[in-house]
Amino acid sequence: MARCLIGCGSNQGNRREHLDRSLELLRFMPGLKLLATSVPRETTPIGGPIGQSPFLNAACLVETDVEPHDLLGMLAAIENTLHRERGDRWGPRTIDLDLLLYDDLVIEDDLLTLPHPRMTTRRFVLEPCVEVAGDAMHPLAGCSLRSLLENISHPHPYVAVVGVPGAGASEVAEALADAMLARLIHARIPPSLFAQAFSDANDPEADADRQSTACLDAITGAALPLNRQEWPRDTHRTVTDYWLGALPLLAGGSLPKAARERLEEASVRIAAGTVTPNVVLMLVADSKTIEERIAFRSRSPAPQTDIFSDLGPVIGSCADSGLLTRRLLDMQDRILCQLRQRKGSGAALPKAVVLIDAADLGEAANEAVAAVEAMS
Ligand code: PH2
Ligand code: MG
Ligand code: MG
Repeated sequence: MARCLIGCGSNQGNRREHLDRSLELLRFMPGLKLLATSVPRETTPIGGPIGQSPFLNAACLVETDVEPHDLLGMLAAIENTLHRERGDRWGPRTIDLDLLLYDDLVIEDDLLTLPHPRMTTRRFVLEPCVEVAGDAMHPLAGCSLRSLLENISHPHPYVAVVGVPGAGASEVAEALADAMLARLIHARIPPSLFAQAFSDANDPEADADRQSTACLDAITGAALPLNRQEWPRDTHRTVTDYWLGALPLLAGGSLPKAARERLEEASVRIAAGTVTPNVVLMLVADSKTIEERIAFRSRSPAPQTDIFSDLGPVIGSCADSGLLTRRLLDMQDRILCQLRQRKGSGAALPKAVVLIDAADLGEAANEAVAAVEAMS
């Protein structure tokens, strides 16, 4: 038997009746036992068209031997019974039943992502979940749902936006800070540092010492504004356009193994004196997106805009754009891996990680704002 958490939401028609009926229908589904349901609470709509009505949100804990995809089908059938129309993404709905957790399963396919990819920053999800299963573990965050709720309730939340050059991290961080009236900290990384990491011009062995020192200086500099002791105590949020945990990967990518390991150890020590982000928003780009942006930044005369300008130095260091794209994607995989890996890493890992499609900057900024708004 598996234990599952299901999130329920309604903001159309008789919301209370829709919630009650969906729970009634769940109760009578074969192979499924309803163990607990939370009280419904009214919540402000996050994302979607402006002016949509408030939601009534709840969560329930079920025990089942139904397979995850079949359970998903059962939830869709209940939504259909309650006249759910599938129009705008995040648009108004009579009922939305989301499979949040299925034991400690981690799945990602076209139909189903487990755990639910946006649950870690959503108060309207975590509050009712904690009411029915506060001790349930989130398999990727490696902590309980109760501590995920505590994490987004921090008095001075810190959100780090991260991505490889060209993914749009600084653009999205800026839009997010504007929308949230948050303090924004830019990475002051010398462009030449990333350039080196992607360059094939010099002999890595010969340059390793010099490059290691430069990396360490850059990481030390990036850690300064994140000093734990000097962290502001006001209620504003802080947004950075970098994550300290990714810098050794980004900057030290081309170092020989031993030098890279020394760098990683040193940066774990540096990071220990800094605040860990409550949330990391990772911009994930595909090869088409990266290629297009490299082509855009390679135009001559140079584009009269700062957009994706972090690609400039890496383009200068690697003439083959296909090769550069592969290196950037490889780097991205390593950062994703670092974010996923819960054990054995000395660096303090953020509890909430949300992956955002980098292909459309505007959409990405909206996603980022929605993820952070959902914390309130
Ligand atoms: N669901 C969404 C998007 N936004 N906001 C609130 N308050 N409650 C929801 O259930 C909700 C939302 C997408 O399913
Ligand atoms: Mg939903
Ligand atoms: Mg849904």
